[in-house]
Amino acid sequence: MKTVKARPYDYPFDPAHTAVVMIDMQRDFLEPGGFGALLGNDVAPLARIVPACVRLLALARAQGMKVIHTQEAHDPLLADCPPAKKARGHLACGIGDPGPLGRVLVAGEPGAGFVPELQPRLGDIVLRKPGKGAFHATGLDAMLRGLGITHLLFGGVTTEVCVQTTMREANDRGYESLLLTDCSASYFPAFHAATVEMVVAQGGIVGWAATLADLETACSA
Ligand code: C5J
Repeated sequence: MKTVKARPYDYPFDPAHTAVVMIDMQRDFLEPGGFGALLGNDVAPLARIVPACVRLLALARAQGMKVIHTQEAHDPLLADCPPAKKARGHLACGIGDPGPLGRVLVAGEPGAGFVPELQPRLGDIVLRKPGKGAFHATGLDAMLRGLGITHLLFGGVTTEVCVQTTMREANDRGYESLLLTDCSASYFPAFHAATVEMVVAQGGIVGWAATLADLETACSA
């Protein structure tokens, strides 16, 4: 067992029953010309967490934890994209349209791929998802239960959208979730900070929060 000094209180976990869930570290969210940028966002705050995410995955692999990369992407026919999602924002170049990184948020296109530093390795799981939450319309819950995973360590983007949604879904399904605050980011730094507070408030109503250094200290103890 390892114990992380976390908020709102210590987070104990067994690496053998823990997975790192790296949320949507895709070019469509992190790079100019991708979906995030087409929505009008400054992507710079997201790119800054890449080195910490690389460290998190290295730590997970060294500790024998499962690594799961989620990918928000739709099939080429957009059969798994609700019309309401496609219509949102009235974008001139939106989901499914040809953009600077290929068809926006479509599986197999350059933009849907992971940033070069965070390419999946042999033994990792890649989970494509059509929604914000990684449990929605995927086999994630069955996969985690099959692997005996009870604890989830979260990084990725964006903190208040896909990361928080997935943490809330995980919480309702009985998983113990820890948010690595410097391995996640938002286009809106204030939303990132607010999400961390929402997660840990009320005795950890969604889960726990800690820095990567806190996790590394716990793992080296
Ligand atoms: C968004 C995500 N923000 N991965 N997706 O649309 O958070």
